[in-house]
Amino acid sequence: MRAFEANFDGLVGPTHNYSGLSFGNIASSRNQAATSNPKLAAKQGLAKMKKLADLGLVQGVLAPQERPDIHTLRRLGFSGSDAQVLAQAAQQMPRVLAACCSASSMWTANAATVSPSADTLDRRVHFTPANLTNKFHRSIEHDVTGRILKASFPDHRYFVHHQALPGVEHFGDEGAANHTRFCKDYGDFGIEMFVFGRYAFDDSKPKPIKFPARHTFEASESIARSHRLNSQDVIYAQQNPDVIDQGVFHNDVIGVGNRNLLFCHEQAYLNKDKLYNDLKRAFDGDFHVVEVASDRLSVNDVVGSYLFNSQLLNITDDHMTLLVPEECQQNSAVRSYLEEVVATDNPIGGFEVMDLKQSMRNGGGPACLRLRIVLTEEELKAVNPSTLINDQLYQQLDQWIEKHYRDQLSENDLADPQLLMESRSALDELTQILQLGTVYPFQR
Ligand code: SUG
Repeated sequence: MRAFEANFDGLVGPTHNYSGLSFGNIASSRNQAATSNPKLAAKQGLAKMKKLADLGLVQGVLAPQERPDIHTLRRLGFSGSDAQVLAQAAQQMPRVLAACCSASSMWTANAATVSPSADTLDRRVHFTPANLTNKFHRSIEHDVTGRILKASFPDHRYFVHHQALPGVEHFGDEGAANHTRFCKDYGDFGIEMFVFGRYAFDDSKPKPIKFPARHTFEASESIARSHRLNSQDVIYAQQNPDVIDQGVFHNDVIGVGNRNLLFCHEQAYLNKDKLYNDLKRAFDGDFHVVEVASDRLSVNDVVGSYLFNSQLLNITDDHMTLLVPEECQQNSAVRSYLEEVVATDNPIGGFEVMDLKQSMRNGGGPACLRLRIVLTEEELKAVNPSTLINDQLYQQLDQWIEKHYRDQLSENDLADPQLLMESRSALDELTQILQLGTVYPFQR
């Protein structure tokens, strides 16, 4: 059956800020306390959605979370009016307040793992929101993420929504950022590659020393099981612990795949030769690995430019286009590599550049901002149509951002009760635009 790869991007929320919350994510640590521009961030993200829609791809939008997260602050013992909760938190636990204000749900590659119906035993699309246990500010996303996904993919005949995995580090799950699907046509069955950083129940296995491995093997296996994948079509790959220690906190910082291509750095995986062979064998067809050697581009270049955090898009059927962040053009080694790779004989035929600096400063490139969802024509008809980007929705969202967002935000602003009010009224209006119903705690 004919199927498409849809991209669902996270709309950047009104509290987008730089709080240095993600140990192991170098950009996040480096930009701690910088002033952010939420309006620009949201517009940069929306421009990417518009660009893909204009290229003829199916593009959807996922709503942001309610932030500041008063609900979580109350669970932590803060009480009184919402303004008092904010004031107490700012005084007693400013770092926790910052965590409860993060707009990190914009990176929807971490929203969930999605298995298309062609791969699942019951021929439905399976979703599991990622528990994101390794970072407190992200561990408070999955509940509302699940509600937003259900409101966007509501029809149970086509879509299965699982609960997030248990919220402990043993089952740390970072979602689609560590999941890649290979296939011939999108509607054909696929090979699902699950990438993890460490084993939670086996201490004898290698793991990073300096930075955390956020995602475990046991989490990957559990998802493959609950999505009812055929075990022969699943491949597990361990990230090289050395690159995690150099700032590769998700696989999508060092590798990206699409259809019959894996594009990655030489140092991305442990036992890479076995992995490449397993992929080639499982794929049963013309499979390409485009590997970038360390003496061509260092891991440092990769982490700084986010070359592999690009989107590999099939705009036409005969070649793939790489959508890269502007930082790739600013690094001369990466720029010359890009020019070479598109001129060489491999499936990558061109590249496009986008300015996503507001997100990049928190370690989020083009691929972080999107959740890939392969849908058949019939499944696409069952998607909430108000979440699909077209010229009209683009205009509406652009005006909505213009009306509600600030163009400057720093840490001191996070406790401003006015920011909470602005954010809630923006989200209330958004749930009407996207026809989501009541997904936020403040609406219940
Ligand atoms: O989880 N940054 C995010 C970036 C996520 C990128 N996603 C993918 N690679 N798929 C993270 O580390 C920083 C927030 C701050 O520091 O204010 C942050 O959460």
